[in-house]
Amino acid sequence: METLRLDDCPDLVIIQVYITNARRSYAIADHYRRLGAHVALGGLHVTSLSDEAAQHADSIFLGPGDSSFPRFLADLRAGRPQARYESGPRTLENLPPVRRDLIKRELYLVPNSLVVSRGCPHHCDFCYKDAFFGSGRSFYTQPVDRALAEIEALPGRHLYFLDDHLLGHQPFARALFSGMRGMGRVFQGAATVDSILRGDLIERAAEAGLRSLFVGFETLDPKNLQHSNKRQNLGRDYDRVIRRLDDLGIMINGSFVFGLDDDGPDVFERTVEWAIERGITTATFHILTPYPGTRLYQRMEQAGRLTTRDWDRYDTRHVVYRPRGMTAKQLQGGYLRAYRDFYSWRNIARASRQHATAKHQLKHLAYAGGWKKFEPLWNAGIKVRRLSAARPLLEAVLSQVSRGTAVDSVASVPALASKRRLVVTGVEPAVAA
Ligand code: B12
Ligand code: SF4
Repeated sequence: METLRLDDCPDLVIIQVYITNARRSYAIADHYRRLGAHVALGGLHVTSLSDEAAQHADSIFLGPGDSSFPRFLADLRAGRPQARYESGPRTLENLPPVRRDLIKRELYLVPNSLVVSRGCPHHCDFCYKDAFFGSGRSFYTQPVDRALAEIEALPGRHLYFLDDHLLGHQPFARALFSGMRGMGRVFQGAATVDSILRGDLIERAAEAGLRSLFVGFETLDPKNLQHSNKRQNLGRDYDRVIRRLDDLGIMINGSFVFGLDDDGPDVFERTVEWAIERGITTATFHILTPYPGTRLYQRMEQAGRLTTRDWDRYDTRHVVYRPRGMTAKQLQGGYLRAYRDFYSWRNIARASRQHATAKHQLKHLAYAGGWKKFEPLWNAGIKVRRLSAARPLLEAVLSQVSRGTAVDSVASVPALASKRRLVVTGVEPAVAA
């Protein structure tokens, strides 16, 4: 979005390190340390591999920084900054307001991104979550009044919740959606399949303006779910999840992981076809990636299956381990093919035809096409610093398609009316937190 200037000479440099930017973060950190700045590194990657990060920092931060960062600033002012800070009490009660005045809104399509919780109630083996939060609370929310006040203060209509699981804390989510009713917002977020089926929370979300949801289907194979400890998906009727969202006019961004141990070379075509036939609007495919600190990483490391520790390649687009049910080449090729096939115009049109109303079909075409088919245009928008001009278009695509009353009617997704239900079964799921 902006070019980073490295010719300045600050007193303090703070970098958030994700695995995908670790190498660059370390290079920038080394540069500023040579100039005499105090360099503080924090974030997911620093928490997973603290010894590695400490070689490039004067202070490192493990876990959430919400309470350790103010402590550090006080120490720095007093001339006694520590080398290592553990996260303090896990609470969002007394956070200062986000300095949104620092965000150059015109540069972004989505300037209103916000996060009203931390973590998630689940424990999937491949996820960053347990490694990052370690011991202590790993799922907590803002007080709902503060979240609503933050939302109220945001200009425009569109919001993007970055929370791992927006429906994860039911009383909180219920109060949030109830407070948002009538605000005229349209918003996007993420949730798990079980939470969409439970009670009527998803209807309340739709009434508050939820128009598109990232859903972690991950795999169609119950053995894969079991082996990944993704128990909240086991025994859940994926087709019912899709119908329910579709009836409410909520577009689905389905997340799928390839390369789990029970996947064979047929997984790509099967998954893509399944998603198209169900009218999933957008799909995010991932190559299984063992992030340092996760149980998956430990297992892979013990079994000697990791093939590289080049963190640049740990971006879910490269194969960094020895798969079981296929070769690494098949996995890499199948992943690329899945993206190509799912986002071919022919298949976008096929998937869009699965919706009952012409308006929903058109929205599907516009959203999936706009997301994947016009990348040069998006890049041009970024270059000329006019991405914000496309925001009204996004809001129009996210406008309401249904009144959100016809829940669970099979007829709403024509293809589902004639198909066998897909229930991902295995052992009975433990009741999700
Ligand atoms: C939003 C998001 C995105 C957005 C970013 C949009 C944006 N403008 O911010 C988009 C869609 C672009 C994106 C892309 C990708 N993402 Co992403 N994304 C997220 C998501 C859902 C939320 C991030 C967030 O804002 N969290 C909320 C804040 C409050 O938490 P936080 O970032 O961890 O910060 C806290 C602490 O870490 C700490 N902290 C952090 N830095 C520092 C620094 C200091 C000095 C201190 C004191 C403290 C501190 O304090 C903060 C407050 O407690 C996370 C999942 C998650 N919940 O974190 C995944 C996640 C970060 N993404 C991930 C991945 C893999 C990717 C992609 C590689 C996916 C892909 N295949 O393309 C790309 C990489 C992009 C890139 N170039 O780096 C992984 C990263 C795994 C890892 N171990 O690093 C995550 C964890 C998802 C997952 N479950 O696996 N992503
Ligand atoms: S449900 Fe999603 S965010 Fe929660 S632990 Fe599993 S993968 Fe991570």
